[in-house]
Amino acid sequence: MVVCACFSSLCLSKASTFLFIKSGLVCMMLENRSMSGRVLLLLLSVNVISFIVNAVPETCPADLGEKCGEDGEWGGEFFPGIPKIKYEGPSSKNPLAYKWYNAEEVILGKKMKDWLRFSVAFWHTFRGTGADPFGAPTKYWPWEDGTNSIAMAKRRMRANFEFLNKLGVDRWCFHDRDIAPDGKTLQETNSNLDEVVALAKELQGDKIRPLWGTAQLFLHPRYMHGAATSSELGVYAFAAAQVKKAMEVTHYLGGENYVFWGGREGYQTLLNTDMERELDHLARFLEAAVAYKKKIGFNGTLLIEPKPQEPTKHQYDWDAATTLNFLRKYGLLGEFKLNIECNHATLSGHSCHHDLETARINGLLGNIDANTGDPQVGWDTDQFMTDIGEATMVMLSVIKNGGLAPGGFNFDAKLRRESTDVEDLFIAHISGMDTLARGLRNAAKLIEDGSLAELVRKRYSSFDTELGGQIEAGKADFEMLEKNVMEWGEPKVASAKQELAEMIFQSAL
Ligand code: XUL
Ligand code: CO
Repeated sequence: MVVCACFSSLCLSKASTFLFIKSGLVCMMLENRSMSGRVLLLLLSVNVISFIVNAVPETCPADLGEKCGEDGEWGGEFFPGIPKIKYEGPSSKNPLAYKWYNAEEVILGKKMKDWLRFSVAFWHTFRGTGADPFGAPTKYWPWEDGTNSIAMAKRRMRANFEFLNKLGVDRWCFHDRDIAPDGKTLQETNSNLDEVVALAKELQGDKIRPLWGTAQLFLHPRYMHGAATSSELGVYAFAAAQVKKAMEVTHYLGGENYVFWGGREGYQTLLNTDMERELDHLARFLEAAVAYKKKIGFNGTLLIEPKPQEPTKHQYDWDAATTLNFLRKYGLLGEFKLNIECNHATLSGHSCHHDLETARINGLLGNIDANTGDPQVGWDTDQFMTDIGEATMVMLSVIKNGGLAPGGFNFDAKLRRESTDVEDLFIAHISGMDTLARGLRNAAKLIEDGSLAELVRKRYSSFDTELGGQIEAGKADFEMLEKNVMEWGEPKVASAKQELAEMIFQSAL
């Protein structure tokens, strides 16, 4: 077992998933042999491992020949055989075609592509490995060479842009550390980032831009107590330096928004936590971000992404309402909007529709992280949305909001661990896009039909009276209302018509 553990750590320190799997096989063999057989196998495997370690090239993988160009870079397409994805209409059976998303089609006065403003999340699509707490990675994309080198980061970036172009999506989202490897110092890390970002800028051309960028403030052990809410001043400062750089590169790439997801901003127990002080620190941090945004002339929207739990037991930005209260208390309203993630909303015990409406009616709906959870699983499963009913409710909010621009729909969603074909990446995005496109069409039908809105209008119609007007204008005091009650007697209370509302809603799906 010791041998196995040592192999695994050797392999992990090389960040090589190929080696990880291979060492796993050696471990299994060792467990089934006699002592002398084990020693022999051990020697053999040390040789094999050291051969593999030395043989792993910096760039092209050894076992996928013909793709390595002369300069050692990936040659040809990353997604050969996958065409540019086109709209074929609802009767199409082609998995690599849109059935409902027709980018140029106008719905309620706006093109579908302008309502939907889709974006691919670099971290799930290009860094997601399928690993879970019980199992090793399952996805070995052909272009991965098993290293976390700058050369590999650049190759992944090229794959990202081929993917976007084939999908016909003009936006992407990233964390700083997804796209470029950490160096030994902040200076080295920043220069790695600059190198990859320069390539991304070139590959973006005139059309593609980040929907948003963000800083990865949760993976590195330094952030174990949080970043802006860490009990360590040095960590607060490090996080500030990291966000400063991430804002600069987002601005440089023409990003339209910048996201603050809480990461580890929260607590595990109040017994060791000064919650008031931590929240004050978070507010100071966000104030400094606002000041820096203005200093560098970044006009994008700053977005906060609420989430109630995971990774901490209690995340400070619990849901839309909690985050709204935080912004109000610290005088930050007007500087931030919200990025509502559907699976986060359901984790907090709400529907996605609820958190979207909470954000919308407070003028804070800025962006949607489009995903969904599993009704039988209580955590953040980050699945692509496939429920037409949920998508229709989401789109009702978006239409009422007049769209999301400069925000959009970021697919913060990943393939299931068991989906391992490259084409699955396309199928998942096509399915997510079609689901929201269908939601948009249905929501438009409901709005054009008007009977749901009429049902709601009627329900409150008793307020469309002189006295109702006085109440809503804050001009009706208790004595005045009492006088009316004395005259009217018992009020008549009408039906809420919930089943009728549900029937109308269903008829549009
Ligand atoms: C985590 C999550 C993040 C943010 C960006 O649950 O949603 O991916 O969207 O940091
Ligand atoms: Co998210």
